[in-house]
Amino acid sequence: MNKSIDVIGVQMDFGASKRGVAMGPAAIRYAGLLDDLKGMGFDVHDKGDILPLLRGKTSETMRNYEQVIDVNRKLYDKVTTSLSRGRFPLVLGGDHSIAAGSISAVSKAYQDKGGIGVIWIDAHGDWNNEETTSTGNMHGMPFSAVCGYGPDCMVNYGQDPAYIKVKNCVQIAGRDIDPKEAERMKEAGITVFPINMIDELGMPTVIRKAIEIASDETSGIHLSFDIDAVTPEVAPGTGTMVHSGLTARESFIAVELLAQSHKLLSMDMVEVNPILDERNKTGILASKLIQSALGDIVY
Ligand code: EXY
Ligand code: MN
Ligand code: MN
Ligand code: MN
Repeated sequence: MNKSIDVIGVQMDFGASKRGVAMGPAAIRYAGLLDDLKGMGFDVHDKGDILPLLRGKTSETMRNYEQVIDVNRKLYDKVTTSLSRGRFPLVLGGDHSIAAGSISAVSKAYQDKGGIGVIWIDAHGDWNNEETTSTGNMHGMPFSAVCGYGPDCMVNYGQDPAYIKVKNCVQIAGRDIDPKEAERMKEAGITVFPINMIDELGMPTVIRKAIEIASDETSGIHLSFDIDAVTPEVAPGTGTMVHSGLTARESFIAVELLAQSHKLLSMDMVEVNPILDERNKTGILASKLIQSALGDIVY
């Protein structure tokens, strides 16, 4: 199993409407992530942060799209390099638009080995495209994009993208999904475990089922963890809070069981906004969740 980690920060907030989430990587590092990972026995390589262009083209249905695409292309290249060196890419956001770059790189790298599955833990679906968005915010679109349902410009950098098969995709903890977005997810056939299903079944059952779906005939799983999946009392430092989310323990058991599955290939931790946080409570939580997700990789 992989004992080398590349930590890749992305100082991105142009995909969201609130500023501040660009400081997420600093907050998670400040919480002690790198030393803690070293303490777990990992060979940790801090690859620094990707910076967005200061200005770029925009449109009503894809706000700041030039900056979003530019960052994603840079992230795609970094993640591709990391995988080619046999390391685990750990991506720290930044708003969730950056998952387009990380996931498309992992998917491309495993294209000839069954591809990958994706587990998306988030209060939101992130399954809008330029036709269904009501905000134009591109952090509401990356899951749709990596599955090939648009916006294509988010993942197509001329590299012949390897889209994720929807049968290997799972959304967990959704509780604020737009009506048209929900229709698109249903039509596409994404498996969803909304928050009320977690209440009924319990997180261990849900995450085990998700792991089974995402790893079915694939090389493994990419985890995209949006911290707004966690309930606001526990994770106040995020820009798109939705009440009644995952408890701390539900969040930890999800990543602990993922670690124990030995299927994790790569991971994003996104939407930590230190400006909105209380004494870095959410940055610390993000750091601890990452450590638990990687917990069983060390033997
Ligand atoms: N569905 C809403 C939109 O498209 O604007 C909210 C999206 C929030 C996305 C956050 C990152 O998960
Ligand atoms: Mn080394
Ligand atoms: Mn999200
Ligand atoms: Mn979200």
